[in-house]
Amino acid sequence: MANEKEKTLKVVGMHCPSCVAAVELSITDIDGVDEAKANLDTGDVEVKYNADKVNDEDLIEAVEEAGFKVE
Ligand SMILES: [Cu+2]
Repeated sequence: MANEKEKTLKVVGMHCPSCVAAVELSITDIDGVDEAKANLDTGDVEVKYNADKVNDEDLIEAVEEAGFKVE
């Protein structure tokens, strides 16, 4: 059984729908992430992932690779 988890990241610096898309794509690109849904207004990014494969550091790295920061 997969160790499914849900987490909300606070991402700083998203200004438009293409920022949102960049963050979501970068996170869903990680092996073990099922879903990433970013909210432009709040900066919240809801992530569903397999905690056996993905850790917090992976998620933060993906956000930073997209050019943004996790609060
Ligand atoms: Cu943008």
